[in-house]
This record gives sequence, C-alpha cells and structure tokens, in this order.
Amino acid sequence: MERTLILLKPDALQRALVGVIISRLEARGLKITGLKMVHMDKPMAHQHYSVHADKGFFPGLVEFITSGPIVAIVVDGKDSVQIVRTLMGETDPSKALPGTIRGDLAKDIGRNLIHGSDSPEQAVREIALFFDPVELLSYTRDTERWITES
Ligand code: DAT
Ligand code: MG
Repeated sequence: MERTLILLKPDALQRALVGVIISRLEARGLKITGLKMVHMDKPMAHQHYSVHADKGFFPGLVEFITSGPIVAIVVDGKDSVQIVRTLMGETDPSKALPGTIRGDLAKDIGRNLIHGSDSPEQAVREIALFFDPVELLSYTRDTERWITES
C-alpha cells in the first residue's frame, strides 16, 4: 500500500484547525497509521525541505515551520499521495479551489496549513525523517474490502 506524509503546519495549530483538517482526511476515507506532535528544529526543517534550499522563500519557510509544534501524520492506502494532494489544493491558497483544505481555510502561500508528500518516493524519505518504523501501526478496516471488491 502507498504511504504519504502529511504535516499540519504551525498555522493549523495556531488557528485551532487540527481537528477540522483531520476530519477531512478521515471523511475522505484515508487510513491514519501514524500520528504525533513534533516541534521541528532547523536541521530537520532543512532536511525535510532540502529540495527548496536554493529558493528565495527557503529561510522564511524554515523559520515558519520551526516556529511552533506541528502534527505529523502518515496515511496508508491506494493512491494516498495523489488523494492527499488533491484534498490539499494548490500550493498558493489564492489559486486553490473551494472544497480543498487550502481553498477553504487559507489565503497566504506562506501560511498554507498543510504539507503532503509529492510522490511515493519522497513520501518514503519524508516519513523516515519523522517516524520510527515501530510508530507506524498496521490494522485493517472494514472499508478496505471495498478496494478489492471494486
Ligand atoms: P507544496 O507545499 O504544495 O508541496 P512546495 O513543495 O512547492 O509546495 O513548497 C513548499 C512550501 O514552501 C509551500 O507549502 C509554501 C512554501 N512556498 C512555496 N512557494 C513559495 C513562494 N513562492 N513564496 C513563499 N512560500 C512559498
Ligand atoms: Mg512540496
């Protein structure tokens, strides 16, 4: 099954939107297999966002993501990377469609509430930064029968 990493960024906690966002993930049917609060330090932020190290927004991004606790979540299931990206909406909330998390709840690119891995390969790398393998729990839900039946 495909795993992806979701981060509820410091603005999600500051705005008390953690429950609202997790509800949307659950309502879509995504299966949470890992969940914890983390306060990222600078080295961790540099590693997580290493692909953006040469961008002008990188220092501000690192400052923001380390400014307070976040919630790290792993979801596991068919097409989970793309499903989460679609739920999140465009990176720039001013372009994100209504119905998406960013399109409904955010307005600034630097405060866009949520991170989701952009490929299964990146997900593997990112998950390893946040979770020890024993922290990822395996369990079956009744709804998983629908996948094999459809
Ligand atoms: P995403 O979070 O949708 O995967 P990304 O990987 O391109 O987007 O960028 C990572 C984060 O960096 C993004 O969520 C917000 C910030 N960011 C991206 N582009 C930016 C820009 N032009 N100005 C300010 N912040 C930006
Ligand atoms: Mg990205």
